Amino acid sequence: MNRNEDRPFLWGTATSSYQIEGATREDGRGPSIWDTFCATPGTVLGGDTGDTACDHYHRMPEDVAMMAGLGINAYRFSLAWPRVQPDGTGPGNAAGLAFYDRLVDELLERGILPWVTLYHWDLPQALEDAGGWPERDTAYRFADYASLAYDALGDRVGHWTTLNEPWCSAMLGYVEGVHAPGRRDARAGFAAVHHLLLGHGLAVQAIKQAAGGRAVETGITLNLSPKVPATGSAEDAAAARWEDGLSNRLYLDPLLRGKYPDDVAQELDRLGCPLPVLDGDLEIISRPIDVVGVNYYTSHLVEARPGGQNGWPGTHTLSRGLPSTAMGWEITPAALTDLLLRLEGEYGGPAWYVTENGAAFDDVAGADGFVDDEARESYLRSHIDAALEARDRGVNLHGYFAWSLLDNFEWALGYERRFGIVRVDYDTQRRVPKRSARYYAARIASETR
Ligand code: GBH
Repeated sequence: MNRNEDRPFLWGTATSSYQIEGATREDGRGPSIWDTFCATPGTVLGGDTGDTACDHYHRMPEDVAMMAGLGINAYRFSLAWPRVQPDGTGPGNAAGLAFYDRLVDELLERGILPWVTLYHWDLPQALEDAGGWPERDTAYRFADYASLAYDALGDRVGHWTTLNEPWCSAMLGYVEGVHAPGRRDARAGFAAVHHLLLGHGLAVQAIKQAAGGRAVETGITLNLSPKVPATGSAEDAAAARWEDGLSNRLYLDPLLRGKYPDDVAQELDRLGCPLPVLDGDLEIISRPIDVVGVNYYTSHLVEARPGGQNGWPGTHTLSRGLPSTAMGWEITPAALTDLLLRLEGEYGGPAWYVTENGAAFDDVAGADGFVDDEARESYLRSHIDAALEARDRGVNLHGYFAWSLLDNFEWALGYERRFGIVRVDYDTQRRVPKRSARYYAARIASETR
């Protein structure tokens, strides 16, 4: 099923529950770690929260109609775990599940393939109170939630992604503390890495089991970023390899090779942040999956710096002086081609999808709400070209999802940064497709003709 040349290339957009839904207290939804984090002063720019966000929970049919108007043939969205299981355990919350039920039906009626992500960072607060991802038990709770979600939607949804970007959950949430739950504890963070991956493997098992004989594609989405050594020196090569290990191989290797990379695992042991692996875990984590999603935004030029903090390897990301997005991320489309070629060459097996790619720019809306975002159009064009080049050079690539359909809650940066191809006026909730949306629609039409 992996090398099915007949399967149509998916042209989609992606969103996530906490970033767009709002309605955080409706229909029995429980609190997530992001509700708690946003309510903590000094965590999110401007004190913004996801309480209302894009009000997608109430405007869903309008948003699906808009996607259909753009000619999008797939939509990647996430389920809010605390809508499905308000405190992370026990029976499903029927009112919460009903929303996703309606969303899936609406998509199917419009000919848009629904692609579910089970976890895009909104852990039920009750599970964090019990220790969160650093606790092994959270992995088992996640698998229970996965089978519950599959039981409710699996008759209509064939694409199931377990986690979005476990690197972000573990590193930003538990090591750096800049995302929910805002902890700063490296040891806990690397325990979280392992338990997220274990949760992924257990969830894949649970979904396959719940599916019985029914066809289902399972997978995971990773944020992957090429790490390029700044010079030909051995020190810079070692620095780039360490960064590649921490960002990329620490996830790819256990998932697709059944083994953590030795260099990274040994260094983490030395640093007092061991991966808490028990016998049999890697067999679970590396259960065959059908799809690996790649979220791509930029690449990094890495140099060695003497004396990292607390004995950590000293590395530094250098600016290349290239044009950047409003996030300060340099625009490096060719590195996406290189990345996909490397993935196919070193880890070939599953189907690859670009499950997120896009950019924030300082949009200026006219009186009619229209944004003439030439920069975003050109970002999308160059990255779509780069992805298709990789496909033409033999990468088993089956789709591309633009991040994001709508301007939305950009985590610690609140509503300040806009990634949408559709403008959202947060006072009126009016949506206006930007120039980049028109471009994307035209591109899809020409690619699928
Ligand atoms: C994605 O994360 C998220 O899935 C999505 O929810 C979010 O809205 C979107 O991106 C936009 O941020 O700091 O210069 O070293 C992407 C997270 C972005 C993390 C790039 C690593 C490295 C760039 N990744 N980042 S830099």
